[in-house]
Parts: sequence; structure tokens; C-alpha cells
Amino acid sequence: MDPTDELEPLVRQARDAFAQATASAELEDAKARFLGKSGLVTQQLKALANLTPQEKKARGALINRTKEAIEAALAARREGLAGAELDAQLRAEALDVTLPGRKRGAGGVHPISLAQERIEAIFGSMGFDVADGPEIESDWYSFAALNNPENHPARSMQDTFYVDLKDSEGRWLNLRPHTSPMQIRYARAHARRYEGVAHMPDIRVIAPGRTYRVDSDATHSPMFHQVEGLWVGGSVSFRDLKALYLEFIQAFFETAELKLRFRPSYFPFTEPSAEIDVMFESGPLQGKWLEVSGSGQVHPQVIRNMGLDPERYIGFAFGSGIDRLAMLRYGINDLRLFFDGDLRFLSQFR
Ligand code: 2NL
Repeated sequence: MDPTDELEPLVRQARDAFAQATASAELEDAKARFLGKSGLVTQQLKALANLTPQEKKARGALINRTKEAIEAALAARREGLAGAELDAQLRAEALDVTLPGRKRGAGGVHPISLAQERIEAIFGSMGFDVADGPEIESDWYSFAALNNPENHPARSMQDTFYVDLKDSEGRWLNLRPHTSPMQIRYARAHARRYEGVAHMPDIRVIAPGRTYRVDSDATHSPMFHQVEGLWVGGSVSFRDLKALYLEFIQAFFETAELKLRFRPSYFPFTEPSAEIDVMFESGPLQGKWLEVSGSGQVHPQVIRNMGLDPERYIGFAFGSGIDRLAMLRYGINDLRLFFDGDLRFLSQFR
């Protein structure tokens, strides 16, 4: 009998066990069963002790060949498994390099800011300066300079936000309830600059920005945006205001198919005063008068508070809500959408 064949089943058994191992750890377990300290091959080697030197030689050689065959099978299986494991890992960690990259979200300009930028550009094109100033104001700029009577309800804490600080006259500072204070500041600086000069250039300015009133519901926000306009000169008239506002509103809404209506009203800082209504002659807002602004001839006392002589200078002013203009222009029906910060809304203006 060929002694080689006697241990052949052991080699086959090892090959089968190695083939069945599907992970490296299982393969090392299988190895231990054959080549380990008390493995089947080692048991064969220990059994040599009972043989004669003659027998030992032949048997030892046979066991060594068997051991080499098993080690070769083990090495082959190790290589096979490592390859399979690498394949599996590469499959699991596969990168699809053809996927589009992750974009950094692009920001956008808020619709109210878009509207304000349009307003600034339109009035800028008509020779108006854009004035910007403090949102925390003194009583004088917010109320007194604008001819507001001492006990006017607008000055009450029910209507105006006050700040826990006082001005130089000991009156509480407020969050400006309109941007008129900035126009007063601008007009006073202008008057001072041209004091004693024979031909003072007209004051043409708009003051857009944040304003504050104690009011909060579907159509009022405690913080809102206003644009006021002021035109003061030696011979400005209501028709200048009418032409200016018509030009502005047509440019803002990008249509000449609209009408303006000046409806008598009252403000402490203008006399006479008028509400400005607009009616679109086409489009989704067609046929309804919509209030878009207050306006009027600047009250002589307010002209005086600008540091100018009301006998020499006449002025016209208006005040419009930017939020309302933006709602009309972009077809927005709820003011609160502007301030919720919902990206589904805001991203539509990117
Ligand atoms: C309104 C009313 C108006 C003005 C604002 C104004 C400013 C100065 C002097 C005189 Cl510095 N007037 N601004 C005039 C009339 C009306 O706004 O309810 N707007 C939404």
C-alpha cells in the first residue's frame, strides 16, 4: 500500500474544512483542528514515538508531506478569503464618483430687502439720496419735531416701544415708529450746510428701513419696514409729489396700467394730507383701490423744525409700507410669511 494514500483522507478533510470557512476567523479555527498543538497532524507526529527507527523514517516523511499539503491548502484558502473579503469591503464602501457634488446652500436676498433695493434704485434714478440712521430715537426726532402733540396716543406705551434709556432732555428713548426722524436729521444737516448760501439745492431724500410699533396680527408686525420720501425746495408743489409718486409706483410694479388717487386725510406733520391709493387696470389685482401711502405738504412747524423758514421753503412728503408694497408686488397674502424664516417661502426669491 502506498503510504502516501494512507493520510490522503486527512488532506482532503482539511481542504474541505478550509473551503467551508467563509471568514478568516473560521479558517484559523479550522487550521487549529489540523495543525494546532493537539490537531490531527500533530497527533500523527506524537504517534511516531511508538515506532521503530526504521518505521519512523518512512512514516515521518509521509506525515511531513501531508503537513506540507495541508499548509499549502491553508495558504491558498487564506489568499482566496482575503481577496473575497477585500472585494466585499470595496463593494460595501463603493463610491459613485459620477454623483453630483453636495452643494453649499446658496443664500438669497430677503423679499423685503429686494423691494427696498428696487425702491432705492428707482428714487435714486430720480435724483433722490438714500438716508440711513438710528433705529433707537429720541422723543424729539420721533414725535416733537414732527408736530405730534404732547398727549397724542401714538406717543403712548400702547403704541410705541420705549427703551430703558433717556435722552439729553430726560425723556425715554424709543424705537422709531416711522423713518421720519431720519428725514428730519437729513433736512437739518442740509439746512446747516447751506445756511447763508443764496441758492440752497432742493432736499430730495428717501429714508427706508426698519420701524417699530406695538401691533401684532395677520396684517401688522411689531417690526415693519417703511420708506419715507421728502422733497423740500423754494417752489415744490403737490403736482411734483403726484408726478413723483406715479413715476415711482409705475416703475416699482413695472406697469403703466395703473391709476393713483389722492384721498384727503390727516397727519400731524402734513397739511393738507392725503392717502395715496393705487388701482391696477390689468393683472391679478385689477379693479380695486389699494391704499399704498400717506402723503402731504410738510407742516410749516415741521419745516421750521428742519431749521428752514416756512415762508421761503415748502415741502412734500410721503410714507409707504415696504412690506405692503412687497406683498402686492410678489403676490403674498400673509405678512407673517416674511418673518417666519421658512426656507420653502424664502428660497422662491433666490
Ligand atoms: C403713513 C403716513 C406719512 C409723512 C409720512 C413726513 C416726514 C417728514 C415731514 C412730514 Cl420729515 N411728513 N412723512 C407724511 C405723510 C404721511 O406716512 O401712515 N404711512 C404709511
